[in-house]
Amino acid sequence: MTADVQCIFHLKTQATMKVFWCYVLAVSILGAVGAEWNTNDYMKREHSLVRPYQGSGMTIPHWDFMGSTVVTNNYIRLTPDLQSKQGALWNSVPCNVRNWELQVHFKVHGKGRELFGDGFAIWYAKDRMQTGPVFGNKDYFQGLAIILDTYSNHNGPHNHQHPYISAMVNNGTLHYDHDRDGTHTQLDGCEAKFRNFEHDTHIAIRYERDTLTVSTDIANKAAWKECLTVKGIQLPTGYYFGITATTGDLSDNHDIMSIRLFELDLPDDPKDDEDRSNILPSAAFFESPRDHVDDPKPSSLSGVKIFLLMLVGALALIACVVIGIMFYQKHQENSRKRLY
Ligand SMILES: *[C@@H]1O[C@H](CO)[C@@H](O)[C@H](O)[C@H]1NC(C)=O
Ligand SMILES: [Ca+2]
Repeated sequence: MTADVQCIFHLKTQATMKVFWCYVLAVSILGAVGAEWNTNDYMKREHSLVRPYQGSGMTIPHWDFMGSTVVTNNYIRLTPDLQSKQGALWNSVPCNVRNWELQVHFKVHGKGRELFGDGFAIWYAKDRMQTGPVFGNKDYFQGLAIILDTYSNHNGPHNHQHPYISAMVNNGTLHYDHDRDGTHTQLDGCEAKFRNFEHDTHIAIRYERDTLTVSTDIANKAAWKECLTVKGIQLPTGYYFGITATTGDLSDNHDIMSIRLFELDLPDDPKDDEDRSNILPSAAFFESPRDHVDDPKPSSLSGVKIFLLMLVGALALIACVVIGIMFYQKHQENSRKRLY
């Protein structure tokens, strides 16, 4: 804006003044469109973790860490590439957002070419800061786990390759079975080679109107690719986000660069007023939820709105340019007349 303010003092003729105000008008129209875009994804600071991490001393505001976790300027290392390590990072503020998207920028890397492990898990859970056998967190947990499993424990014929991403919802009664890589308790999963990349790797966990969608951005394309979608997931409010990682005989560095939680701005729904604070996590299973994706969301409406606003902005801009050129030509003519 300072450039524009300075600019105004150099404007001498009325014609260029008109062009300037046209420009201001066009910019404010386009600005209004941009502002509307931003409110769609509202980042919640108290559930997010971005650089610089540290507050005063060795603490991170709103986050606690334990085990092998080390905080550096550029990343938080849950485990180093060494055997038998466990690390954890937990949000200390319970999440009361009903519809959200959690985006995690991570990096899993190590010396191992063929053998590495074990992986890490992203949690939305009732209990926090408890060590255990499920990628560093307690078993029989209550909540949601998104597991990024890099090592296949399963000895028999594999039905999928590793690394593998899976989702599990637990009301506290289910056991995570490492020998089967959790396959009999998972809701869905996908293969995802996310190890040892130079480029950035991200995962997004979206919980919108009881539908869980996990997507990855690991191919250096700056675009989300869907990994799994499961409908009919009920999660209570007031649970905690956390990330834990573990190594065993095999190891990897499990690094977290950032965690961003967005509150989803959705059209009003009376269901959102339901008290979800005391329900148990549950999942209604569907045979193949990815095969029949019907999407009656009115999201196209806001798309049309944005398009119309952009159209108005573009037309205003074109009108301004045309008026500007007309005034400029007239001004040129006038100065030519003055010359002769
Ligand atoms: C807990 O989950 C298990 C497995 O999905 C289910 O069989 C059980 O009924 C659930 N318990 C309660 C109290 O909802
Ligand atoms: Ca495993």
